[in-house]
Amino acid sequence: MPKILVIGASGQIGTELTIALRKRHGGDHVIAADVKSGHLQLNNNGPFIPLDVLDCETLQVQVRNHRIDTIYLLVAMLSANGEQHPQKAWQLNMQSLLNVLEVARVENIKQVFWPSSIAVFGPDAPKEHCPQNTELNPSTVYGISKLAGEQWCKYYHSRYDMDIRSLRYPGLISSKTLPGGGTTDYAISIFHSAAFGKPYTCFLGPDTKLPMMYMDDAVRATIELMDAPAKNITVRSSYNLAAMSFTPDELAGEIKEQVPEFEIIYSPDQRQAIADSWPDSIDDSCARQDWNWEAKFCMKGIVEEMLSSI
Ligand code: AKB
Repeated sequence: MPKILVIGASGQIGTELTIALRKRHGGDHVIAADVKSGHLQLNNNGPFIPLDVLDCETLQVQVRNHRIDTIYLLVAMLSANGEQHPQKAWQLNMQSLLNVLEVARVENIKQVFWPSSIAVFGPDAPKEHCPQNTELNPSTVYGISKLAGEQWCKYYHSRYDMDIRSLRYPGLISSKTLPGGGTTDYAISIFHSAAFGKPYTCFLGPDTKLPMMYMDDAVRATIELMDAPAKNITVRSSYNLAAMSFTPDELAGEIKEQVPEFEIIYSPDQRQAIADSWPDSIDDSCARQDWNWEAKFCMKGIVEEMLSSI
């Protein structure tokens, strides 16, 4: 049985990933760690430790004390918040990864997972079916930190023969935690308005197409990637990952099928430029070939799940 540490467990991905990992391996085998405590389900089903991943010494002590052999690092400042605090975003996103890689090396950790993002792509990448390997000129500090992080993961793999795996997540839609400073957050906030009978003011224009995924698919992709035999993993930077792409107008249309009185108003802000720099759709054929990735949720399914669970 692995002994897992999830760092950033109270965040959007961390909450649902911790719950899924505990279902699989048992509560005591999955330690949730974060600077702040999180969802009730997280605190009740297994151990929670307060941990600031920027404090490398304490991280190492916790890894040793709990005999950890697998680390999921999910701490990040996302794209929109990162543009408000570029230095802080760089410091958090890079130092958290460097601390985990170094502690993992010294403590002989078997596997590390670290999330990248579609934000590694910038305006020079193809808009449609953006390939795994292409021009990567991100225009946000978040994207730059993800691109640098991917190269650090690859470096630790090739230099120290460590098993580090990563996914370039698209916008993730989930109901357990609120959005946290990203550009794709509209696709979560919209449901909170629709479910409570309120109109929604969207910070992106109606035709802004972005790659998106339901959290259940993202969590399953993460676990499937980590389960895949090491010999199948041909991408040691980070895998493109896709499910669907839609615009705010298309999502609002699908919500109206279920909530006919729902209204959306468009008032694009500075996040529009970030969204415009990202691809409309992603080619994830490497993930499909290497570890049989396939998304299950479509837009209609997401709308049904979100409206019933909020
Ligand atoms: C964001 O919008 O910043 C994130 C992402 C696409 O990585 N959701």
